[in-house]
Amino acid sequence: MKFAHMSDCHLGGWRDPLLREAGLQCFERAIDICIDEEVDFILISGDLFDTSRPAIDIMERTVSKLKEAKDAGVQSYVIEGSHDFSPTGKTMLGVLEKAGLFIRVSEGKATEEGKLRLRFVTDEKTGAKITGLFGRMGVLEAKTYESLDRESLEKEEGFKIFMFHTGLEELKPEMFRHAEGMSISSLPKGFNYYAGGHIHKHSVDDWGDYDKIVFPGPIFPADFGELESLEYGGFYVVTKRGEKLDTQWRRLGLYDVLKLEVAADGKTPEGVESEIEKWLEEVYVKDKIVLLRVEGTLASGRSSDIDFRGLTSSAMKKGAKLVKKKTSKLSTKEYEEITVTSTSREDLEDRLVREHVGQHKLGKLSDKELFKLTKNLMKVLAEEKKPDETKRDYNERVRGNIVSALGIGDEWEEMA
Ligand SMILES: [Mn+2]
Repeated sequence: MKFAHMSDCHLGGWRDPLLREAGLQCFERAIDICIDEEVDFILISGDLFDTSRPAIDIMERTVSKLKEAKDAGVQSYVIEGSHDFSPTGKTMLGVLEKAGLFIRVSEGKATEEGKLRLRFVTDEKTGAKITGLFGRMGVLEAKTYESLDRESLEKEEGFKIFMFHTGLEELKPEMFRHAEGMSISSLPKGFNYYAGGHIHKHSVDDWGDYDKIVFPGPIFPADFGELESLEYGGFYVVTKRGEKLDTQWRRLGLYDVLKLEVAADGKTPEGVESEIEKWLEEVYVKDKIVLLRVEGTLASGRSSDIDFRGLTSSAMKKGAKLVKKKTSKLSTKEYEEITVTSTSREDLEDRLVREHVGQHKLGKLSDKELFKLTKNLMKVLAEEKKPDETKRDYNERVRGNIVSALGIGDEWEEMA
């Protein structure tokens, strides 16, 4: 028996077109490997899609690949994850299942004692018995596990696989220490393989009665932090040799990742910029995804003074596939030193606006004039539509107010 186990494909997840495409290509490559290596079946442990209603183009690519697998005689078994789950039960996975592309295994019914009895699906080719529970959010999930009719699951004979989509306290990697997880003991005992999902890092563990607990990690890193820490995604090919299961992680290395972390503390924007420039001259960026993380407090200037656009274009000229930056933990002295101890919202707004007003220039306006203008604009833009007002009238009114707040009435008329 040989099967593939993947999870957390998050298809359609990235906003960046190159990364979105990379995710799709990794998925397609994974399915190709499954077909080439003639695995008996494929397990997808949740988060196939990034949302419960993925975009049409994403669906099209996914469906045609799943169909290829199906046509090649490779059956797929799927559970919903926290991302493609929908409380209404209306998810694209339901549609795809109806079309025969895969089987959702997480189904059950309530017993007389109010327990949840899960149904096993038997794989035709191998006789493997597969069941599992879809993932949702936090407490709801724990409740479902508590209500499981464990006895019926545990006494079932044969080669058994349990699919689940949740973090496990005892196995949680450092990077997920804040994430909510449940205890391994919540899982039913006696299965041959626990096909996990949700934890975006691959791992294989044996834990007492739980013989093989496996997380494949994402098929492609799902965000900036994962690109940094994981660099690649992948999935497992599992081969049964006698009583033993041999797990092999297949790395899906579409692009290599190159990363730089700059500590900006006490540096000027120019200093940070030249540090990145120098690094870009030394490394080989061709066909790579370049990640720049800048953190700390600049001694002077603003983070927007760092010419990321210029840095990006010079890296792209040298053949980089993509440059992404992370500056959310980058701050500047000017901004950082503002401490506000105020109670009323109005007062707080005033002080914040006053503190920042000097950092922007608008024509010949003095700070005092700019303060007044900012306040006026905030007031005008906060106006809500009146109940008896049409959308069009409301738009007109707000537009008029903005024009008069900006004092550009005459020019505006001329332009119009
Ligand atoms: Mn996920």
